[in-house]
This record gives sequence, C-alpha cells and structure tokens, in this order.
Amino acid sequence: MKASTRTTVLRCLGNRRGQRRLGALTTVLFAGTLQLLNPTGAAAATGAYSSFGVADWDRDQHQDIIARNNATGDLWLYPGNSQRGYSNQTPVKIGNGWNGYTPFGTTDWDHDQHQDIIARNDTTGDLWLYPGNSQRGYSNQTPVKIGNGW
Ligand SMILES: [Ca+2]
Ligand SMILES: [Ca+2]
Repeated sequence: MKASTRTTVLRCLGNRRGQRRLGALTTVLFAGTLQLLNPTGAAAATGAYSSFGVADWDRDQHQDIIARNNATGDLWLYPGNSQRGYSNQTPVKIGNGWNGYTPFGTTDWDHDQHQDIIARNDTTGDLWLYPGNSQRGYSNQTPVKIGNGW
C-alpha cells in the first residue's frame, strides 16, 4: 500500500427514519477513488461486471462466480478451483441479453441438483427462474416466470 493510499470505512445501520434494519452501507475511500459497496461488499453498479452469484455452477466441487458484463449484457461463468488466488480455469459465456435484469440469487431453486439463476426483468417487474443444467455453457432449460410485481 502506498503512503498516499488511505482507506476509510464507514458503516451505517438503520434508515433515515431511524428504524432498525439489517444491512450496512460501506463507503471506502481508496487512493482518491470513492466506491460505494452494498452490504455484501460487492461494488454497487460502478464496475464493469455485476455479480449474479457464487455457487458451484458446474458441479465440479469448486465454487464459481457468475457475473454479467455490464457493457455487453453477456453472462459469464468464472470457474473456481478452490485455491486462494487466481483461478486457472477459463471463463465461459453462459448467456446473453442480461442487461435490464436485476439478479436475485443463484441457488438450486427447484431441487434438481443444478444451480439456477433468479432474476427480475426490470421493465416488466416479473421474476424469472433460469434453470441451470450444470454445464459450462448455455443451459438448455426453459426459463419459467415465478412472480410478478417485483
Ligand atoms: Ca464449479
Ligand atoms: Ca435447479
């Protein structure tokens, strides 16, 4: 860390009306750059990628990162290798057209042993389940609407 680099962390609990809520807003000042972080620590829509979750997407016993390239709308799988360091696995595109969606989570929603993505269509407010098939590539499963008014 350079001598000119300063990090300030500010945590705020509660909302403006004084109600107690779980969650924290973290502000980090790092080398003159202000970055807002959400309660999970992920960058709040300022980076090139948006997190869609961490899960063992391809069922190889290693956790993976799923993220959207915000410029292209492509969804990428970054396979992990359970090492403390950079993964040596090659990223794989697993989807496209994901701009306009807000990720709600990645989990095995339907209990078929394959990780799935849940996301809201920001235009319609509909909530969609995108079933995975544990492959490093596009899933051949059909998306299913699981809610509206979100
Ligand atoms: Ca994996
Ligand atoms: Ca599933």
